[in-house]
Amino acid sequence: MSLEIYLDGEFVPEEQARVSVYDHGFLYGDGVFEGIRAYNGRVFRLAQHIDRLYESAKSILLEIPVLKEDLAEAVVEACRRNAIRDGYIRVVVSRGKGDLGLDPRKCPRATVVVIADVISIFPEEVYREGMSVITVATRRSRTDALNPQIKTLNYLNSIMAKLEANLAGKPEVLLLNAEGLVVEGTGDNVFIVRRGHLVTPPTWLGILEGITRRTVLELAKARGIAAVEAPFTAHDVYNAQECFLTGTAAEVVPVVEVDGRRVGEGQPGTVTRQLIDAYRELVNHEGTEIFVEEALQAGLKGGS
Ligand code: PXG
Repeated sequence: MSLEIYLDGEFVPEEQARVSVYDHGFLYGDGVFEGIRAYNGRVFRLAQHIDRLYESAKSILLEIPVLKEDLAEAVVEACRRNAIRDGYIRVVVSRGKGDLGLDPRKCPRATVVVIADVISIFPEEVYREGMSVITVATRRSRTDALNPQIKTLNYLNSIMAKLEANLAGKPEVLLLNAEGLVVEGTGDNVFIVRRGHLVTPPTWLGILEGITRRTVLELAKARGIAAVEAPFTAHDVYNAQECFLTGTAAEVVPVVEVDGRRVGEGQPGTVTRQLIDAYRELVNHEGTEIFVEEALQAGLKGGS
């Protein structure tokens, strides 16, 4: 059965969910997006994702022609209509249809799309055994060129790095910024455990401020694990006790080898394992209910 896609205020079958070839999202990568997960009938951290989307849009002077509350509801409705209890939601807002010039003033109205679908994730083995990554030649965009804090539709910087990963036969890579500091993965943030501290690069270094990153920092704090936002180099990663990546798609994934150097004991460390478990536990309980009616009915039947 075809999916029902939210497109500019209404739900249409996937076959009819068509965007113009003059859309500047297609012509120029001019737009913003979010990737959101649903677990166990709940949308995880929906408000934070919606806020980040509007912040990205503000930064590129893109007006989203939908109220925040309505777009949040469209996300939940997209899950409901497609019977998604566990899945992945993509929200895309592009500059909209214009002419062949790049001037955004020629695009009178942004295009808004919400797709709720299932996701293919790393095999469980990766979480148990960890993965091997490399640093790549492609540097993360400078904050004064294309600020990585903005989740734009222009992902070529990450795709160039992903191509290097593919050529090297690696599932993911670490990107450095122009100064040679480790900043993030292609679609994930990076953490190390070094000298007893959990360390992750600060936002100002040029990263996307991940919602999973934020969640992991909260989980660490609640468990008395000291965490700091500080810059570090590849040398620090090679000599760390532990390393892991975080992202909506990847969740918390251990890294056990970087550029041929074994990290720590070469297996997921205790802090990493603790945070994987804590994250899984949290996403299964917290979030915006998708099937409220059904939940109410079940509650009534259950007598509560
Ligand atoms: N950094 C970058 C550059 C990202 O694109 C993250 C960090 C993690 O952020 P969240 O909020 O998800 O914790 C992302 C997230 C994929 C995929 O297929 C991942 C992302 C975007 C698109 C696809 O893995 N990004």
